Amino acid sequence: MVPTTNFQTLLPAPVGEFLIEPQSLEMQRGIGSDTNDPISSRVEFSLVIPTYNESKNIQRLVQILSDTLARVLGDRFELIVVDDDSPDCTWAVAQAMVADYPHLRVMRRQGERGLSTAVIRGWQVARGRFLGVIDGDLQHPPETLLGLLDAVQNGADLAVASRHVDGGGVSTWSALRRFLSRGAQLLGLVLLPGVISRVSDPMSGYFLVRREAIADCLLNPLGYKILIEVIGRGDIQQIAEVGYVFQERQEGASKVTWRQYRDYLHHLVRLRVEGGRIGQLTRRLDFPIGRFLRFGLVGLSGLVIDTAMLYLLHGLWGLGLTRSAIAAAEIAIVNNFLWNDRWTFGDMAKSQRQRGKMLKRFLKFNVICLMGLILKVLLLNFLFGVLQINPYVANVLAIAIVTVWNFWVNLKLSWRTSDVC
Ligand SMILES: Nc1nc2c(ncn2[C@@H]2O[C@H](COP(=O)(O)OP(=O)(O)OP(=O)(O)O)[C@@H](O)[C@H]2O)c(=O)[nH]1
Ligand SMILES: [Mg+2]
Repeated sequence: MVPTTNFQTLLPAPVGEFLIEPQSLEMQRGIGSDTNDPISSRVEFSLVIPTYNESKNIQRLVQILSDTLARVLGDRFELIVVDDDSPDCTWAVAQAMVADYPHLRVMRRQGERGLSTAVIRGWQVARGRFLGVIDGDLQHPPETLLGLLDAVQNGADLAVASRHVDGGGVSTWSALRRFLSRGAQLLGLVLLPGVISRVSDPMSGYFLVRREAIADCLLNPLGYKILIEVIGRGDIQQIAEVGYVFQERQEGASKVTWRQYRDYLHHLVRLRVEGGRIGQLTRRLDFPIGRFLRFGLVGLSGLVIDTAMLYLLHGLWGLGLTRSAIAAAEIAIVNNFLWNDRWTFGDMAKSQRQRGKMLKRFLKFNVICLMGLILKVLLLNFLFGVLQINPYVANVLAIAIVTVWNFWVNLKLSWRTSDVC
């Protein structure tokens, strides 16, 4: 049964870029000094608890965390549950506790899913100087928080709870799980040594970070391993590690699947590429080169489809040239749109999945491509007719210019996300 709650007070989920402000939004707006919200101005530590179907664990966890943190921080902390609209209504169970636990805030995300993004969305609404994450299934011992907190309060940018230092371990993991965990770490060391070698337990999902160390860094998380994102993109100088023993789950079920291993590999490669030369060039030029290359590849696939369809409709079926050309172009546009929506701008489309929004993107994409076509004809005439450039070279030049136009205008108009809910 869903407990009765005041849904009005649920935290709205941020949308748009995964960017953490150097100061919490409340502080910027001066809400912290508001007597209606006396906690805002005092929060020193914000702990995010990502949850999916943890209704059997969340109450106990909130109780233990509140007691543990109140002992050292008084009321200068907050707990933020970020639940991805769990079918077991974890968000509602948590929200029902807010009356008894004023430091608890609950977010119910409906547009997005995923552990790492949940953590960042939670940090985006956090008010503390120190930001943290802990699993919602009691596998991370809450008392370890005290050591982690002590480390960041004493100057560490990042404090990681580790299974691989003194006092650390895993309770009863199978040989296969140990092997996979260590194998993943080894793979990380090969692909991304600058990040993975900095901590003994890069797979840890239990850590605290100083807000300024990740503020204003555009994050792009994937899958489960939020720590490698923080080390890879943040400004992390001093790191502390505190040993802990990973507990066995007592209630609820694990969400780990093979997909997490695939996402991890993808994440490593992405951090590697974006931290490498292409990434540096992208930042220097302030132009998303990787995204543009994907857009170009999709464009090439459209060209192949356009040609094949023209051959089929006009060459084989004998339809009129103009009608065939229009139909072939539209089919290519649909192909390009679907790939771009899924791949090139997939990260941006994720937060706007509703049918109506997708249709709007598609219509805008169509209009922009049509304008691109007109631009191409004008350019071709100018390059060939006025500048007298060889027609084939002029054609390639016109295509290149129109591709950049199509990419930029679509990025800014079709897939743009606003920062309001
Ligand atoms: N918001 C949100 N939380 C998630 C998601 N997937 C997992 N979680 C939470 O993230 C934490 C870690 O997930 P688990 O499935 O327990 O993963 P694990 O602890 O590495 O693995 P096990 O030992 O098998 O439990 C738990 O609190 C989950 O409820 C998700 O997609 N969204
Ligand atoms: Mg777990």
